[in-house]
Amino acid sequence: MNDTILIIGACGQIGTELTLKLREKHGNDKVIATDIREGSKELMQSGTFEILNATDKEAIEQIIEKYKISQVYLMAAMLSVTAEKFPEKAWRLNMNSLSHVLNIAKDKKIKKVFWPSSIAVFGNSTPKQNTPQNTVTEPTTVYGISKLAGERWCAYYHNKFGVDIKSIRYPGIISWKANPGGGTTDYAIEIYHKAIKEKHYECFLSENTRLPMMFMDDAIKATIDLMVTDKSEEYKAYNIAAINFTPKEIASEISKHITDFNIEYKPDFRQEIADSWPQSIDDSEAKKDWNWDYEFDLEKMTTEMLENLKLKFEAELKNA
Ligand code: AKB
Repeated sequence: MNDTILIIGACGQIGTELTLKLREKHGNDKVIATDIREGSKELMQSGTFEILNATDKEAIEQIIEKYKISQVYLMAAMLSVTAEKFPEKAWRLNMNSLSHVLNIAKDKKIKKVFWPSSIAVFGNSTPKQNTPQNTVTEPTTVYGISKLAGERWCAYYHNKFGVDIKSIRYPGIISWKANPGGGTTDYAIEIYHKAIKEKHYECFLSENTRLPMMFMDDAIKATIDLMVTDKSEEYKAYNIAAINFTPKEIASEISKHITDFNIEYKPDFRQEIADSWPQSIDDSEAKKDWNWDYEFDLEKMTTEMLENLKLKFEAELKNA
C-alpha cells in the first residue's frame, strides 16, 4: 500500500489500537498518529506522533502536507456522557473536526476518510430489537445528535463532491489496552477492572439494561476491512453487530472466573441514555456489502479481558 495514513485522535480507546494495527499492517512510517495529548508508551514508541488539535483546520492541513497523507481516520470525539456535561464544546469538537476533514477531502488534498458514527444516532422512537440500517433516528443526546448530523454531512459531501468516506455505527467497544473515556457503554469495561482489583462493582445501569457491544479486535477488523473496499455509489454509516448483554449477564460471566465477585446496581443519569439506545442491531447490509462478521462472543471476550488486564495490572505494579 502506498498510502500514508493520518490518525486524528490516535490516543483514545479505539485510536490507540487502530494505530497499532495499521502500523503492523502497513509499516510504522506509513501511519502518523496525532492527538491533543500523548498516548501510551507502545503507541508513542512505535512511530511518528504529533500533537494536533482536531478543531484546527490549518494545523491538520500542515500535517497532511508535511507527511503527504492520503487517508485520514478521524477518531477524535467527545462521547455520550461527557457531551451531556459540555454540550457546546462537544458539538464544536465533533462537528468542526469533521467539517475540516470533509473540506480538505473535497479540495482533493486527501483521497479517503474514515469517520466513526455510533448506535447513539438512534433514540427512543427507534425499534429496539434488531434495529434496521434505515429506520427512525431521533437521538436524545448531544453526542447522538452530532453523530446523526455527521452522517448527513458525510452523505452530502459524498453525493455533491464525490468524497470517498466510510463510516460504521460502532456499538459499545470493549478493550483492555487504552482506557475509554466518557461513554455510557464504558461500564462494560470498568466492570472487568473492578472485578480484578476489588471483586466488587457498583454499576451505574440497572441489571437488565441490554446494549449492543463488541470486542475491540472485531471493531478494528471491521474498520480496516471497510476502508479497503472501493468507493461505493451510496454513502452508508453501517450498522455492525456482535454481542449484546445486560450488566447481570456480564457479571455472571465474570463470576465463572472470579467466583467471589459481586455486583450492585445504582442507576444514575446514564440510565436514561442507555434506555434510549437499541438492544440489538441488524447488520445484514454490512454482511452483504463487505462480508462483515464478528469473532468474539461474551465468553471469549471475558477470558481475553481478564487475562490481559491481570497482566497489565501486574506490569503496572512492577513499574510503580
Ligand atoms: C458511548 O457510550 O458514548 C459510546 C458509543 C456507544 O458510541 N461508546
